Amino acid sequence: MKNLSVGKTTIIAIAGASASGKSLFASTVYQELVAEVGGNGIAILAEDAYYRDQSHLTFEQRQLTNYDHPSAFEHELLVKHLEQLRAGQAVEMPQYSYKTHTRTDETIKVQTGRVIMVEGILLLHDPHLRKLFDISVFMDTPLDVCLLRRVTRDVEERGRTIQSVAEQYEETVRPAFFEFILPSKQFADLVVTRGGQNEIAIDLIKSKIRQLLAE
Ligand code: UZR
Ligand code: MG
Repeated sequence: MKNLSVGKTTIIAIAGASASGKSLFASTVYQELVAEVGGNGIAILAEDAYYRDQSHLTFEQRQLTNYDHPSAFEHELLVKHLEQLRAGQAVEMPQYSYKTHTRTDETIKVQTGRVIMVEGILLLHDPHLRKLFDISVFMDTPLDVCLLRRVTRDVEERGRTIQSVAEQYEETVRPAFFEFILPSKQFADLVVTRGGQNEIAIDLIKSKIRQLLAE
């Protein structure tokens, strides 16, 4: 059994393929619990917010970055922030724009809590991050479902064309899934089918968090 001792901050990681339902799963758990018990005690972070700052590059240069490769993320900063949260401090989470492919000037202050949730594609790939996680969840959504969702989302929310989504998918998204994301499933404590639509899994994680908050 992992160390989920009383009084300690518990960090829950939610990983899985792009568009597998990680953000939906995490935000559903978070929002439903906040509605129930209030916002104190639970914090939520996104690995996406820790894409490296690329403001020193031109837009054309930023389009050449491989955003599905571990090197695209400033995981050092995410590790530092999780350690600070665990030590009882608030952090300034960066903000990232998918339209400009770099950080915005704003940050969001995240207060610490008994439970910290973090979601992102490559969380379980990184051994430094893995060491910090108390509970690891992997969204095991079929890739065809992820792809369909990704096309709709990237066109509607991230300002892409179908053509560009298809090119990115073939060049980086799919290869990275098989090289980095799928092998990291072995590090999960829980494997969830249907991602953010799996109400039973959402309920189980909510119960665990409720229990931790009540200690
Ligand atoms: P999620 N991504 C971009 O398309 N542009 C960026 O500037 C930064 C990230 C994509 C990234 C990855 N890859 O597949 C996805 N590409 O965002 C991760 N290509 O986000 O887990 O929400 O799908
Ligand atoms: Mg997401």
